[in-house]
This record gives sequence, C-alpha cells and structure tokens, in this order.
Amino acid sequence: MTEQPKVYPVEEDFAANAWANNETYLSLYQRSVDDPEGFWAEQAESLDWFKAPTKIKNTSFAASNVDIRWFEDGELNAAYNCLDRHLETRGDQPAIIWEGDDPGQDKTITYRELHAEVCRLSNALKEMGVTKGDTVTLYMPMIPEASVAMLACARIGAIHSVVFGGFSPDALAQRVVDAQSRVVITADESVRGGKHVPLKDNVDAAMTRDGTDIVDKVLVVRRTGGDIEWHDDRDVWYHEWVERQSSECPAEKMNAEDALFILYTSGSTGRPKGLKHTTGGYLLYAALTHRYVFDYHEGEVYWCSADVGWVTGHSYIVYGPLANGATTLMFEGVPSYPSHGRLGEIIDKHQVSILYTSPTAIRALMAHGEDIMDSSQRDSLRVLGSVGEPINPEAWSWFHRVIGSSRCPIVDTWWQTETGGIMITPLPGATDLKPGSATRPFFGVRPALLDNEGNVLEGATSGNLVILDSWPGQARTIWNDHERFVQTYFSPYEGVYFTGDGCRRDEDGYYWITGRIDDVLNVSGHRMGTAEIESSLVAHSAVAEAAVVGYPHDIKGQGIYIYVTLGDDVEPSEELRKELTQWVRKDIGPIATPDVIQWAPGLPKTRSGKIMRRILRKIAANECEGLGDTSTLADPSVVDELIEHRANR
Ligand code: 6R9
Repeated sequence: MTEQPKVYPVEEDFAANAWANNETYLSLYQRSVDDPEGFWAEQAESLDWFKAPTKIKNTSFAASNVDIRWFEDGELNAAYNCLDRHLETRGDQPAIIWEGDDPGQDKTITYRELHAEVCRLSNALKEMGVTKGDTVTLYMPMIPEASVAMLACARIGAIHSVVFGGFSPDALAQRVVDAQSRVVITADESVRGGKHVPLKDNVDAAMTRDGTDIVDKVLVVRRTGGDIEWHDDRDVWYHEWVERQSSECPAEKMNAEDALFILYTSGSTGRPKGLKHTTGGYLLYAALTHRYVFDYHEGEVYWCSADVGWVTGHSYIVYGPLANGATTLMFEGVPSYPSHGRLGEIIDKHQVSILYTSPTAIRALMAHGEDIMDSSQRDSLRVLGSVGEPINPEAWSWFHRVIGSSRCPIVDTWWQTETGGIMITPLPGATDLKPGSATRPFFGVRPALLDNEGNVLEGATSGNLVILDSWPGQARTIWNDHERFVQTYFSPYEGVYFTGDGCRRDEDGYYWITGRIDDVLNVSGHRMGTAEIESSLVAHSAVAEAAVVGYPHDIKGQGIYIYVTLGDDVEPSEELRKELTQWVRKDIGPIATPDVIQWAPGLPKTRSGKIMRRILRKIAANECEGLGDTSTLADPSVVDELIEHRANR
C-alpha cells in the first residue's frame, strides 16, 4: 500500500470567518453545476453593468461548432469595475502598493489616483488614434504603469497584448505583428535584482523585423533614465503625453463578449498562440475566484508575485483584486535581492495577509536554508497560494512551515492561460489540504479524467484531464486562428475541453495534477514549446537537427535538455556549446536558456521518421533502465550511443 499523505484539516476559526466553509462550498458547487445559468446570473450581479445581461450561457464545445458566449447581451467596462465603482467607498484606500527592486523605493497609489492616471493615459491613447477594437502591445517592467496601461486600454475598448519583458526582440516582433498593434508601450529599462534590462533597445530591435512597420507610436515610460536611442518619428515619452491630459475619460460601453485582451502562450507545435479573453465572463471569473480562493477580506494587503506578462499577473495582480476593491502589491524585483530574506521583509514592511507565489520561487529560497526567514516575522500572513506547476510535497511543507510558520493554509491552484482563472483549488476555509494536491474544482468547473480512447474514467484513477462544460473565464478563441483553437482544445476528445495535463484522482475525489502530457515544457513555471526551441536551434548554421525535452530539475521543476546533431563538417566544442546556449537565449529570451546540450550523432527515430521523445526524456532523466520497446526504431544503436554520452550525470 502506498503511504497516505498527511492531511491538514481546515482550522475552525478560519472556517468561521471565511467566505466559504465546507458546507457553503459543497452547496454552491452543487448549485453551480446543476443550474449554471441561475448560479452565474446571480454571481454576475457582483459586477456593475451598464446593461445587465439577460442571456447568461450560450456555449458549444462540439468540434464542428466551438462557440463560447457568456452574458452576451450585457454591457460593461472592465476598468470601470476595477476603478470607478470603488471611488465613493474606497477612493482613498491603496489600490496598488508598489515595492521597487531597491528596498528603498516604494509607492502607494490610491483608487482615486489610479483612476485619474488611467483616465489620463486613456486620453493620451485616444490622441494617438487608438480606438475601440484596436490592439496595443505592452512590453513593460513590473511598475504601476503596466497596470495603468492595461486598464487604460480596457477603458477605451482597446485590446491589450502584454508581452513578458524577458522575451527577445524577435519574440516581441512576432507578437506585435500577429496582433497588428499600431502602438507599443514600454519603458527605457526594467530593473531586476540590481540589473538593468534594456527594454527600449529591445523594442528598437524588434521594430527592424519584418511587418513591424505598422507600429507608428512607441510610448516610453522613464523608469531608470538610462541611455536609449530616440526615434523622433515614432517614440514619445509617457510622462510628456500623459501629464497634460484630463483626468476624466468616460469608460467605453463594451459588450460582454468584446475582447479585453490577447495573451500569447506556447503550445506543443508551431508559433505561440494568442488566446483571446473577453470582458464580462473573464472579469467575473477573475473576481470571484480571487475573493473565494484567497478568502480576500476588505482592507487586506494581497501580494501575487507573478509578472504581469503572464496570465497570473493579469487575473491576480490586476483584474481580480482591483475588481474586488483589494489592495494589490506589485513587486518589481526578485525574492533573493538584495538578500534572500527579501520576501519575508516585504511581507512585514507592507503587512501582507495573502501571498500567492510559485513552487520554483519556494524551491529557490529553500535551497538557502530556513535561516533566511530570520530577518522577518511574517505574522500578518493568513493565506498562502501556489501556481504554475505541480508543487512537490517538500516545497509545500517548507512553504507551510517556514514561510507560513505552520499557521496558514496553502491553496495550490491549478489553471492555465486558456482558463482565465483558477479551476482546481482548495478554498482555505473549506478544504482539508493534502500537500501536492490541487484538491477540488472551483464553482462551475466540471473536471473529468479520460483514457486515451476518450472513455470517462470513474473513481480513484489517473487519466487525461478534460473539462466537460464551459465556465465564464475561458478563452474564446486563438487570435486569427479559430481552427487552431478547435484543433488544439476540442478535437483530441469530442465535446470537451482538453487541458493538455495528466492528472490523478484519489479516493476522496481530490485531483493531483501530474504535468503536461504534450510537448510543452514547464520551466520555473514558464510554459515553452519544445518545437519553438528546436526551430530556433536548427536556424543556426552548425545545427543539422535538434530535439528538446524536459528533465527533472531541483529548482526549476523542469530543465531544458537538448540533443543536437551537428552538420557534416562541424566539430563539437565547448565554444560551440556556449554559442548555441547564447543563440537560444537571444532568440527566445533568458527563460529558454538551455541547461544541458548533448551532442547526438543520431536521434532515435521510428521508421516513419518520428523522433521518439519518450526515449530522449528517459535518457535526459538518467532513467536508462527500462527504456521500453525500441524495436520500432530505424536504428536502435543510436540509443546506446546517447546513453553512453549522456550529459546529466
Ligand atoms: C496559471 C498558469 C499552465 C500549465 C498547466 C499545468 C501547469 C499551473 C499548476 C500546474 C500543477 C498547479 N500548472 N498550475 N500544474 N499544479 N497548481 O500557470 O498558466 O502559464 O498557461 O501554464 O501550468 O501544466 O497546464 P500557464
């Protein structure tokens, strides 16, 4: 028998004051799946609508007709819901607390100030000719202007596309072109861990790539005052354009199904996909999950340590917390700078009640020992959250014991860029916790496990995780490519949404996400397609062929392991290894930096020429026993060669 995991029961005191205890959870959940229309119609009343919706749910997952609409005749504005409606009751309450990379720098922005600043930028964007339905690309540091820019777009009905500031000029250019943005908002430089990153230079480089001549304005926030090149015809200073604008700007009436934003994410094949999220369903789902999952109460300081460039930053730094009138902390830097105690020090300094972070951040801290938390008390903490990848029980326990002083429940939240908000998660006043399990579905979410033939599996078992019916927060399509949306998510199994994740369900009905079952890597919580890295490598003249797999990595969760077959007359060398490492870094961005490169005279392929990644993954993980059936390989001897020279010892 396998050992039963330790269970952390809900504390009674906590349950008594929480938005939901177990009974509330069970009854609301039941209601949400028995009567989705009734449940969501009621929940929708928590938003302010210019025109309240009368049609609630109109969704089809049939591959022949994937069509997802929520609240389709409703009208509202996301920025109005995040700002204007709070002015009367909490205009002077902090909306954003910004903590700079340098511990000496911080800033508090009230709801009233944020509203005024968003209106000014909205007016500036209008002056540039941005109108409803246009896209604006944001390539920003973790500074309040990033949230301001998102909300300003939302206010005037423009669609933002935030590109993570760690991406390369090529990656940025690709996304600008796909979204056809005429305006890019950036900063001179970003600052992380004391180092400056040349954002504006990267934008300049991106603007030399094919197709980016559609960009006619680059709006630049002065963050550091560092040296940058200036193109008079295109570049404008944020402060110059924004300062002179009026601090009033009407919020555009948007249909609930009008696009709010596009966000690019990696899939198993091809170019990054721009997931399209719409206004009503997304905002409601982000707000509701934020309130229940973190048990957010009025006046608390809430901190999500993600970057606004990822979906976690969209839903849980900006839209969810601000729609709920919360105080959201935004941190520019990294938890290990200037010392490893920084995370705890920020918690004390701003009296943070709720901390939402990632397993990779916890493991990185863990590696430095518990003493790093001696410089802080952290007694303001009440709830801890984890997202991005499976959290291993050791990291869970460390998070609970060392950061949370064994007092705070941990919500391990499973979700995706595609889902818009949290899908499988404990509620801290309702759910007994098991380290490593994301536990139970959120309201309205109907998970199921399927075998490879698409049969629904019952009871305690493992399978492919799918969601049986629509929820308001889900992405509606892939920008410019609905066919790909259907192919990726609704064709693998008919009539359901396919997540790409494997999952186990235990005897208590708890879900345990086991990780991606497609060719998507999850490195430090960042999603990356193996195909993207491979195509970058083969673009190098020395490389004939490359195969990329993930392997277990103590801190990053997964590391990037690359097998490279060189061109005929190219000799392997340490210099070439370094060159290829830099090549990928430069091409995609630092998050894609290879951990291991192994020279591979040949790759294991089937007779039809398919690379057998299963075998490459095993060799990379140093699990060379039991490679399974290799008899279908065109040349089984290449496997012995690869094992003999494996690089991860
Ligand atoms: C929000 C976000 C999505 C993929 C997802 C899964 C993994 C996220 C997880 C988790 C286990 C969790 N993932 N949260 N795996 N437990 N709590 O991360 O979105 O960047 O699109 O990644 O991340 O594999 O499919 P995104």
